[in-house]
Amino acid sequence: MIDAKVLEQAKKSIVDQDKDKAVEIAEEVVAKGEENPMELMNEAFIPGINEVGDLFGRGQLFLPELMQAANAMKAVTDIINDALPENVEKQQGGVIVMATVKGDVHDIGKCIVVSLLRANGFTVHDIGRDIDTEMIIEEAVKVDTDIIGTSALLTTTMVRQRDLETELKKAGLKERFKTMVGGAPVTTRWASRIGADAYAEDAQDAVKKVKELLRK
Ligand code: B1M
Repeated sequence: MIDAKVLEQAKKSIVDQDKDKAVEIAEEVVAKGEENPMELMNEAFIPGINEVGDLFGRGQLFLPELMQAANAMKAVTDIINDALPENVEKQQGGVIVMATVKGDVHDIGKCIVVSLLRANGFTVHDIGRDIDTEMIIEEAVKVDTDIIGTSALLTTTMVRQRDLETELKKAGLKERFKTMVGGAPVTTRWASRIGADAYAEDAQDAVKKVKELLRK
């Protein structure tokens, strides 16, 4: 368990947009090696960036500050993600194509999901953010994926997840690939409404859902 004081400082560093402090804490926790770095992510950095989002949503914080906080968040995410080794020994056999949908540049959460899936032995083709539906399908066919995962953080880009379902059906590929959706505004209800095969709330849940989808 990470010390509560460290967690509090870590959360504050993101809210204060203090990248140096955030990086210092992340590096210290990773260097100690005994603690689970995902705890730092889930209990401190994610609540920190969510608070920033709330302040931004209420007009108490502006775009340059949001971008600075995102910068700090991106830096610590990279440190934590690098500390989660790809589990080559325990390859699970599943292949996943992951992307953030067109029109959406939010990728911090998607990158966390990708790292945790890799740490659990899955092969993940992360094709980035702001990605066209057509390109996602092309990649899925190219690598003969089992699952296509899409992330959407904006209420205006969630519809791209529905477009993917429509395009897969049109191309006769809906039965070939399973789909998983995620992102802050996405819900189980949205997933079933658009016909996605799974919804995952966070990275841990994504690992669980991928295992379930591969068993089907
Ligand atoms: Co933006 N932004 N942003 N932003 N931003 C939100 C999403 C917002 C809710 C903030 C707010 O107003 N309160 C709001 C959206 C409102 C809405 O849609 N109704 C918003 C807005 C408005 C915008 C801009 C339009 C602002 C502007 O320009 N005026 C703009 C849009 C740009 C665009 O995409 N076209 C914008 C830009 C940005 C930054 C670039 C500054 C930066 C992103 C940097 C980056 O990602 N590289 C940013 C950030 C950081 C945020 C908030 C504050 C934090 C997002 C984040 O990283 N969360 C966000 C507020 C919020 O979400 N509370 C906000 C931490 C991350 C770990 O969580 O991404 O939810 P999350 O991922 C989780 C789960 O959702 C899940 O697992 C992850 C790990 O637990 N998950 C999956 C995610 N994807 C998954 C996929 C899966 C499974 C699970 O399987 C496929």
